[in-house]
Amino acid sequence: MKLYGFGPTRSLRAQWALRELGAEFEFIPVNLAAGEGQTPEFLRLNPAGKLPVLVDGDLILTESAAIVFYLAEKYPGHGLLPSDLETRAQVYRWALFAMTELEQPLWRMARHTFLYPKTSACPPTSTWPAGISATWQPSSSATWKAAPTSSATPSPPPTA
Ligand SMILES: N[C@@H](CCC(=O)N[C@@H](CS)C(=O)NCC(=O)O)C(=O)O
Repeated sequence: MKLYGFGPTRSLRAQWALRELGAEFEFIPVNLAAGEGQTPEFLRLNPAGKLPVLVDGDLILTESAAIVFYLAEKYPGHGLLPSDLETRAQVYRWALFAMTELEQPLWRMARHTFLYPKTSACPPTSTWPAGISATWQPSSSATWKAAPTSSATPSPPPTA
């Protein structure tokens, strides 16, 4: 089994599961920062150019949650997934909640807080005057402009 991953990315989820299950695997680093996620060889594994990718025989599996569920079922003796259907449903519920409800807003906040240059990051909402929302100005100056809203609650930042 091979896991393609890199540093502190979502590939950690798959690594964590593999180690938790005591599975033997080869870790293949794909340096995203060096563009290795866009090489023709890697794109053959995942046309989206994203990590993690698990290769198990003929199976090529992307999506960190799918990989974790696959591994949990491949090694059932470790009890990573409950055998009782109703309890297992709760596992799916929380995993999907984390991926569909939590992950994107948290990642967006992280990008605007730690990654984007200050000139283009959304300023912290704590600095917004009451009754004001921020609107993205896609100009070369890339600044934030205060715009009045009908509500006293600031609108969420843009989805960029
Ligand atoms: N929903 C996917 C997201 C995969 C993903 O976005 N991986 C990032 C690293 S955390 C990546 O490879 N990004 C490379 C890129 O966007 O070019 C999963 O959970 O596996």
